[in-house]
Amino acid sequence: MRIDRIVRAAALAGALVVLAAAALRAEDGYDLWLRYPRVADPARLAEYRALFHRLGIPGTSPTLAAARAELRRGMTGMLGSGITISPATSDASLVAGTPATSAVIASAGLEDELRRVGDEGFIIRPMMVRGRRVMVIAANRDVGVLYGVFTLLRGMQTGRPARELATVSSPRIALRLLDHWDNLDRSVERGYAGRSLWEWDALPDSISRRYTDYARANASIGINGAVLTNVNANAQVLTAPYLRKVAALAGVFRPYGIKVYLTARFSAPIEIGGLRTADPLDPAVRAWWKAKADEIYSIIPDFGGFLVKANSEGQPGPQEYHRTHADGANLLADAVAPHGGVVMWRAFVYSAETPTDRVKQAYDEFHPLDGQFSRNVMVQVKNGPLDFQPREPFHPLFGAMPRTPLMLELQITQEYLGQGSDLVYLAPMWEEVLDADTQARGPGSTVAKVIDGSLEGHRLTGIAGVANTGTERDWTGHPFGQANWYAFGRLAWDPGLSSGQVADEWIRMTFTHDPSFVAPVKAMLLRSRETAVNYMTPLGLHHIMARDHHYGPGPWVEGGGRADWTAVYYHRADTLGVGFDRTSTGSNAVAQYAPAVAARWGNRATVPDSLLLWFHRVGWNERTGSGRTLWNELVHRYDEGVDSVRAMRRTWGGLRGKIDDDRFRRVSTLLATQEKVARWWRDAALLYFQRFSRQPFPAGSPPPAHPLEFYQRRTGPEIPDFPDVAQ
Ligand code: BDP
Repeated sequence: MRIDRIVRAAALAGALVVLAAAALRAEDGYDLWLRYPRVADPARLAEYRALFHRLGIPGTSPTLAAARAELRRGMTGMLGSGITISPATSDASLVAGTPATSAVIASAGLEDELRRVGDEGFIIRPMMVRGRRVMVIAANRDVGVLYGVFTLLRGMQTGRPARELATVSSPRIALRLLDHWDNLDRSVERGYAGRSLWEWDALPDSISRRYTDYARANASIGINGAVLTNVNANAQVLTAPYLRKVAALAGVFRPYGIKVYLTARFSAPIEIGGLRTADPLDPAVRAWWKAKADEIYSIIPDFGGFLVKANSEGQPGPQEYHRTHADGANLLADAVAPHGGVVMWRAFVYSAETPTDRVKQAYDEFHPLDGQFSRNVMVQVKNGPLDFQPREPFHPLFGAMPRTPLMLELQITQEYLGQGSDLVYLAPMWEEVLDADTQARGPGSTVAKVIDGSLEGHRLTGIAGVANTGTERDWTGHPFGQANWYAFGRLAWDPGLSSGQVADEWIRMTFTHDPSFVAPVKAMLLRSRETAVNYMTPLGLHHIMARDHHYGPGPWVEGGGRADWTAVYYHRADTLGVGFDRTSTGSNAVAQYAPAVAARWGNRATVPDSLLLWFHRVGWNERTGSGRTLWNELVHRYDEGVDSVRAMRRTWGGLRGKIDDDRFRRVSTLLATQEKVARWWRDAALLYFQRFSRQPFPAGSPPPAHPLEFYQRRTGPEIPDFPDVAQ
């Protein structure tokens, strides 16, 4: 090789190294799935540049300004310099707007289609405009344009060819909310990602930049509301000084289509209003709430409404005055109705004084109230009848209150699923509940159809996710926690999306398109929930976590004053067997489901193994679906959970160099922790249940690292050491 060639080759190699390093620049996760890296494929880059070199977005509203800013950020990031963005559409290659803001859109002949996409939907389509080919993002309202912009950018970020960027989309559910369990002292109930994002002390004068980025992230996945405060509510947030702070946040979120909501403490008229009662039928109480609502709307004209946890876990409520949940909900609903507000009244109620099986209580309480709620009330129901466990059957209220709009409440923060350390992608769990068939109106009456209103013809529809965000630099603490925030938004917009598609999008946007990374990580994500179920609560076990912190195992938890907060209440293990009989020979909770569902789950021969011990008490030597005895199957599942975490570690270990080192190492460390968590659960649970089964671990199943007492002595969330788990 001639010397100049060698020099050239060396220079080229050097340039490639620099390029590669730039591509893998250090990342701290702050940008979430909105990183907009340069398009790597030259052909795709050329194709996109031809389409998007001149962007025309007329209009002056803050929402359109936000859309323009996002397009600028996204297009220059992905396509490089030389992209122009202006209000002028005459020579634009992309035009975005509504019929009111853009003459091009107004004359595009899209009237009929636009009517069908509603207030938030949009159309993305190549069209001929005055003899030129133009990509159009058309919507009825500015927020639809913004959603269209984010969708176009997503298509590009996930590497779609130009011809696949066209789409027509509108949300199936009207209210798509994050519920923040944030306290006014900035602690976050069940938060594992730092402190609350809301800087109450600094508000309203100082506005953190993070608020805008929070709003961008939410708008990018279609989330259109945020309940700012904890369901275990503090009435102070309804006082004038706090309302001014709330108004400041609402001002930042408004351009992004996000409304703010607050939790209303039922006793607020007493605590901050100076009244002697909070009785919902008392005229002074009614007048107080009405005046309070008027005050809120005078400073936040588009305030969304109230979320209420009442007569649950010590929260005040209407039952203290011998009134019903409907009386309580309607009181608040009447106050916000003149302003277009809604009330989300939670069905998460149960009481230790009620002798019935805890999982029956919400249904018993709310089912008779169907038809008694005001038109602007939604009853908000958790996915399952207990409490966000790794696996529960769907809540029996879905399908059982046809005259009441029901909202679905999911938990994005991983209170019972490994909190800040475990990689657990929750979309498969949410897909499971959305696709569950309530049979309320015959086969096909899925939970998705209940909550999108199509089953009973409701127009008021909603879904809420308990947020996993906080002040950690990467928002969610665990880099893969971001996937759950993302997936919640995407499924809220379209509950028909598959968890696999959502995972694919998220991986490509968050890390890389490299197929040798996408495929294994996607497989890992899709298995991770079942993995967690296996090492925590296989075969329908539930509520066997440690007291209070709910992180590690605690199948031995008993006593303490409330049976329904123990583990033994739920698993009922003895030397004969384990499981909660919820059939007609037991609590008969299964009868709360439609007959076809009840028949399947109530029958030992037809219940799936995944819900076996939720509905049945099973002898240690009875056979399960695999042919193994219950004891052997239990050991098998726990072992499988631990093995799957090991497999995740191996997979991840093989991906070094494919993404930036910072995030790679962070996830490696967390996976090592997760292996210990899985071991902790597996050892502790099996040793405990072995006391009852009195059977050895089957051949091939490794002995636990520590004796049962070692695990039982630990009351805090600190993870035990496992000498054989490599760091
Ligand atoms: C439980 C949480 C508790 C919440 C409660 C709720 O442990 O912190 O307040 O749910 O949803 O799972 O109200």
